[in-house]
Amino acid sequence: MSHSNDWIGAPLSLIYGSETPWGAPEFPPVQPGHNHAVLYHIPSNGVLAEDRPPKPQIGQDRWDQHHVRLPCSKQSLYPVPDNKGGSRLRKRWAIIENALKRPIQNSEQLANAILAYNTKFKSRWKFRALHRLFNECLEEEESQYFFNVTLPDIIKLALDLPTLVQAPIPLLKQHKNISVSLSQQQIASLLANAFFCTFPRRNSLKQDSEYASYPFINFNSLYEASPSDDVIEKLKCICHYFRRVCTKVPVGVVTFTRRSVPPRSLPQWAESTRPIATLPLHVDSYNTIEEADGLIQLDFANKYLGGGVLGHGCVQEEIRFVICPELMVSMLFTEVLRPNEAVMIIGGERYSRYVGYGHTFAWAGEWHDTAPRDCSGRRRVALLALDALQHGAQRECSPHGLARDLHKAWVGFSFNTDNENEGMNFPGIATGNWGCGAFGGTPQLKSLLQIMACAQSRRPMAYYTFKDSKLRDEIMNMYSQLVKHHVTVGQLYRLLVRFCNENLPTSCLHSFLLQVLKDDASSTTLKMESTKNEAAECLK
Ligand code: AR6
Repeated sequence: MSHSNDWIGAPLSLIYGSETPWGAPEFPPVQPGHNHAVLYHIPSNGVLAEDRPPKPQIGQDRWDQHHVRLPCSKQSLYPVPDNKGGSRLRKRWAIIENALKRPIQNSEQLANAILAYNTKFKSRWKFRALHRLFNECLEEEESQYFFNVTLPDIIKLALDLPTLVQAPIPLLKQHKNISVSLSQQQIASLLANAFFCTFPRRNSLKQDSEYASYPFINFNSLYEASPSDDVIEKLKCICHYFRRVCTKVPVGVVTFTRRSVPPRSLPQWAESTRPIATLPLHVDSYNTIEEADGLIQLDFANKYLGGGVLGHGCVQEEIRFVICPELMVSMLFTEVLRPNEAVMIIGGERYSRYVGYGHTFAWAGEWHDTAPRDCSGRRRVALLALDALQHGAQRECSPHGLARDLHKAWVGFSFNTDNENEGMNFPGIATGNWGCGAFGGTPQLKSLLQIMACAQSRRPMAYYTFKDSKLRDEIMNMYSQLVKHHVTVGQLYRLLVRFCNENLPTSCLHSFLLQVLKDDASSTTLKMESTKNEAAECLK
């Protein structure tokens, strides 16, 4: 797996905090409480069975603005034409059951079933990608297998929703510090409903609609996307997931946590005296973030979680969400992230291999996740969703841009690090060119901001440069110089502000900083006066 020649810096054991990825302490166990909704029943000894999924928690359906409105709610009503030329309200779930219980043997019939309870969209939803998948891309036999075997199972999974999810699912709204834990079986049922586009009020494109500040969850936007190859491959990942969970229901659970830190509690970066050397840094140019077993893995997120997973996007976040589809259920209940907010997902399992990236992305078969489960029955995989600043919409190299991304990274990296005196809080962070692809940022700057946020939150860091060995060496060289000169987070912050104020191209950042450090090499402390020399040096 790990190519020994492709990394430099601290060994991974220092980033894990132990010899193996699984030697580090676990995350806090699942504990139901006023800020943690647990949708399944935890047995009195606290230990879930290893051979069957946990039973659902009993509860009362809630049809209000604080909870997910479920399609099977008694209050989910739908207008149907009556025989007097008007319309009357019927329970939407009955219409859904009716439509899905009729024979569905091809994509045309599947589309018609979905439209039976989404009649408003009859002339708009064309299901182009869905038709291309089943009519052109899959072998005849594969399509037949899907409609004869997998689809009836997905329908059953979807229609079991009222039995499987009984307690209300709270919305993870802005400004809240709140968690939801669901069993993987419950998630599968919710995603089966997304597959059939049953969630009410989630299709409106209007700015003032009830769920305008939530991601899309019904899969129609993926079926609708112009059927490029990467869209088809994403659909294959999703179909594979359903085939897997329908064949053998997963028995674990997943926790989704939103963290929101009030602005007054964010670090004062200019004042930080934390040395950069606090941070052990490992830089790898071969492996990818999802291969960093045991570390907190970054999701280069959109503020609407999932980004373009149900549409055209096919970069880091979208790929992660389709190879680990349980992550997609976060889109059902997570309101758009604010700059001071992050989401951590513990336990999302991986089901698919992939090759390629972007337009060349392709499903590459089964993946069997071997991450051990923690004491609460979650796979020990922690995904941290952080949306970087979108360069272009705002300038990354400006005092405001720096603070924005530092705060965002710190809010995420300092999850579960409340006890400052305990020293390093393992496990470390697995990250990379956050904000530097679709969002157009610069790795030289974003790597430094993440190093600062990691040092400040005392987490070690593994940085994955995505096949770029030059960048790997540049980052390590920069970091070594900062350590050698005993630079603190506060000093580096002030230097970055100074760099931004010089209006130099961001590509000059490293040479600017190296020049400042060199100029100060003779003095015992780093001087912070502004000179124009570095700028001149960089542009040479
Ligand atoms: N492991 C390590 N590095 C990676 C990986 C990986 N698996 N995949 C990509 N990279 P991008 P952003 C590197 O563009 O700029 C989505 O639509 C690679 O160098 O996904 O933060 C979201 O929903 C790549 O260029 O992240 C947001 O809307 C870089 O990481 C938006 O993109 C950035 O990957 C976020 O854009």
